[in-house]
Amino acid sequence: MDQGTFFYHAHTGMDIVWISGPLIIQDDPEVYGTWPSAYHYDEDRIFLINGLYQRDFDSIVKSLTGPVFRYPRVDSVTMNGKSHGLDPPPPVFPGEENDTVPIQPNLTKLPLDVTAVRTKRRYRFRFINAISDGTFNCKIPGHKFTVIEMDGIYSEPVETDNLVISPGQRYSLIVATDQVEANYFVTCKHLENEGPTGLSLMRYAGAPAQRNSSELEQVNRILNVTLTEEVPSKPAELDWILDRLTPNQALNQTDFYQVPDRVDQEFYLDVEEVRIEQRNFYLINGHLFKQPNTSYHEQLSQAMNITDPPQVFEILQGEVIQIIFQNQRLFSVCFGHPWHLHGHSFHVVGSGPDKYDPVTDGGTIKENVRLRRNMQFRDT
Ligand SMILES: [Cu+2]
Repeated sequence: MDQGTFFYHAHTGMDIVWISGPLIIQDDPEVYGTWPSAYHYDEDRIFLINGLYQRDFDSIVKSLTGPVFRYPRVDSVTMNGKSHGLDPPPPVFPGEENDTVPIQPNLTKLPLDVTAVRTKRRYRFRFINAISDGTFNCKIPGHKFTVIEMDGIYSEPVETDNLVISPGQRYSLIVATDQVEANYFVTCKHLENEGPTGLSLMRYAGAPAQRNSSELEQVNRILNVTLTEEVPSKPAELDWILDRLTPNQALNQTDFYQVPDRVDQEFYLDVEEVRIEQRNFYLINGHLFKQPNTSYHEQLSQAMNITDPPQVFEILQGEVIQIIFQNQRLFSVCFGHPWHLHGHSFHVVGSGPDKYDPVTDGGTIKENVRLRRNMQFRDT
């Protein structure tokens, strides 16, 4: 793996909720220096989005595996581990009062995240969405920006004023600090429900530094505005940037390769939610994930046979794999469900509604590949 914006995160139980952090692999300055000026910047800053629960993890697991499936929304959206202290009180589900155990009520009083910048400079803002549940729309008031990286791959520069980021995804934006020297609130608004909004204060050197009552009022006003503001919620309206986000092929990136024109193996991953004995379960290809008694790494090191379907797909190094994800409608509702692939990137060769048809959809994909239509190359 070469340069780019990554992050580490836990995968055991609910630890994913709070064990994460940025992993930044710096560019080789000599190579980077030869790239077009759109990619150049003076300094970088990190915006790590995550969430905070004011309930213990046991009660969350209970909500996830109980008779009525609920993924409680986070009580605060944190930016770089900090919140603004003005989140609404945690929601209480009917009949669930006793499950809501505030673990550390003062956690919402974490200090506001402050990003210090200097005027007339170019910054690389690295947005990382490390939250377990939540797609966000992020904005930097008064500033346009240029997206240059997605998931560790440098894209063609795309100018915009807002960013949609799903769990696991990372973007780098180039922001010029060419506005009045003041405080600007970077906002990350939850797209799917009326969840809390993540805030980070971008503070120009020379702007008032003390956190005062008028600033708190401003936070309050922003929260009120962002909570009531119309946000795009239909997939068609969220596509504003994806079709323009394609790897910059002129940059000679070591991690980027052309979409292969052959497919050696094809896997289907059908996701569905079912109710069994009053409980909700998520199945992949009709099977429930079972944690193996011995980890797969351990099994491999002991040369055990781990190729039992359905949990393991056997592939050979160098093979080209096509994966068809089918997000089935759950109780007639479609919902966003990001996937990420550890250690590998993939070309998004096609997408669409309804079930995949190997003839018509497969034909479209072949045509996309043949014509080398613009495709994203990413890992989430
Ligand atoms: Cu992961």
